[in-house]
Amino acid sequence: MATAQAAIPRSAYKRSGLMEWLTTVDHKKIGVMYMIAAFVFFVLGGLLALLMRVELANPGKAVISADFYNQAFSMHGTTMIFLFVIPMFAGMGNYFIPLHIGARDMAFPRINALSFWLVVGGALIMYSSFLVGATEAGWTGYSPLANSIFSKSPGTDMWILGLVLIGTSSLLGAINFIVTILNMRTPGMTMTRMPLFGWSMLTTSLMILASTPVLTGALVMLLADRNFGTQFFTGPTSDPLMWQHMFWFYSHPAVYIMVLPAMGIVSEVLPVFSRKPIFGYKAIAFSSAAIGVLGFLVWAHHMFATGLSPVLQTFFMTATMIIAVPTGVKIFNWIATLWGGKLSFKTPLLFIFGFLSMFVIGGISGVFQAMVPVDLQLTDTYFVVAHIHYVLFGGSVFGIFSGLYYWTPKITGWMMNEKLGQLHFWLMMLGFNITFFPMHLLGLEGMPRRIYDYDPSRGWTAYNVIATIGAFLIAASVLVYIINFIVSRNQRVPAGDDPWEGNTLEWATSSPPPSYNFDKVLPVYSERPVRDARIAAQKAAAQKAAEQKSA
Ligand code: HAS
Ligand code: CU
Repeated sequence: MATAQAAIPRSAYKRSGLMEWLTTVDHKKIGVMYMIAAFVFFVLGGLLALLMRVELANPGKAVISADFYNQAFSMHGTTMIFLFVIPMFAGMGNYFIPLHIGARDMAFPRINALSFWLVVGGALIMYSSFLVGATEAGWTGYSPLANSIFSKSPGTDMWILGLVLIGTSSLLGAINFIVTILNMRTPGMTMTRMPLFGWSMLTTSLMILASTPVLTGALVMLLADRNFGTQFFTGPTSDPLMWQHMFWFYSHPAVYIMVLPAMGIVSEVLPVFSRKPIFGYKAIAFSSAAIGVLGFLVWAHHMFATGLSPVLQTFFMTATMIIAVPTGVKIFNWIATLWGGKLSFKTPLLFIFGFLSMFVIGGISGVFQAMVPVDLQLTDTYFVVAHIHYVLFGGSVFGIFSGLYYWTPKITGWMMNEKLGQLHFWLMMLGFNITFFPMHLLGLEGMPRRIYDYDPSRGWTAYNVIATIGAFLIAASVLVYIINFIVSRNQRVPAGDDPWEGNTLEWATSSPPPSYNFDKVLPVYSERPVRDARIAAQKAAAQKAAEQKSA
């Protein structure tokens, strides 16, 4: 029937622009939609944060209502975690994992599209809850606080339903990544020649697979408690701590789910911009796996103040300290990669420096909290808020921006403006520290987290005002990023296939790549196939020149 097929012109299959995006199953288009949606939610989550900061800079005054303040911090946390960081990495993984391993697409393209649209659905349900009063129970949704006795607004039900959809999406996405990575690598690409970003996405996906069903189960039980009279979490025979155990069994692994892909980006960008091979490839890959396992043994460090038995406290304290070891292994390997390298201080590398320096501060404040007696003082204070942001903003968000600057030329075909990129970085670094460093001090002075107002006589006002100024600097830096994107899009400085002299296969195809990704995949003999090919070509050219000279 070959002739009959040839008679139909290709254009007959082509859909209009919008229809093409709505119905696409191409991993690159899905990746781009994920990234754009995630960025929109980053801006929305940021606006909620600014409202909170304005309120906290004005003790004794009500800029927003107490109820709305609770909604704002609940939806801020939920948005940043579930609608920004996790989907952003899903988007980057979608775009680059198939390219990195020389595949044509993800293993299950239709499920991939479903995963994306489930996030959109979940987000719409969650955000429309503002119309009826969004949840006020925090991103942690603690029961009995989230139970119908205390929070009657249907906003909490919509939060639950939204999260269930988003959880389903991330579960389907995880299965897709695992199957793709394990089965679709190009010949020659053994597991230890795979880009480290692939290792981090694989570990992350396995963690999602093991933890998300527990959260989904807990959410459905909470929904039943709220609406159908069950008593899983409140009632004479139920255990009030069960929610916390189930929630943290997901949400502690989730913090590594949110930082491992950023660590993968660090491992991609560092060797390219220090013009050296990554130091300790296997140590970095296997320490991800170690974090993946240990990440499941520490969840109760969020519950030290709930009256756990001393045996459990000691176990979770020790396990939590041990998890700093594989993380430290990565940090030292990255520093060794930088050591003696020919550093090229472009925006992607600057954000990596941001990551390394800020994440270590956050990690170490984590180790403080790992110690039970210390945590009993610090828990539920602003110290924890400082820790969260040094690891999640200093870690995940800086990693995301490094990745965006590194990969935008591949996705769009044009370069981002370097000067504006540097301005973005320094403004963000400054704003970030001005906002979050004083929170350590506020925490030590006893300011509880999740409060809407405080008495000015407490002496917390100055640090809070400083933090609020910093928050506006961060907002300005995000604005610089948006302006940079628009300016660069207009300037259209062509990127070429390989603007950074990269190592991995995405740089061996055009920018943007064709729908089928590669005409021919390069042979893979190491974890740096594109560099191998570049050097082989240089050698061949030099040899040819020498031959011509001698002839
Ligand atoms: Fe955390 C609370 C402990 C890493 C995110 N964390 C949170 C919350 C979030 C979060 C979102 O034990 C709050 C949730 C909420 O809303 O209630 N965290 C740790 C520890 C690590 C850690 C030990 N956290 C993360 C990452 C996150 C994240 C990564 C997201 C991306 N965290 C806690 C604890 C709490 C907590 C308590 C509960 C607090 C409370 O009371 O509520 C580690 O994985 C960090 C390891 C990394 C480093 C830096 C690099 C390592 C080097 C090696 C040498 C260092 C050593 C340590 C050997 C340590 C350079 C030396 C020790 C010294 C003291 C110098
Ligand atoms: Cu934790």
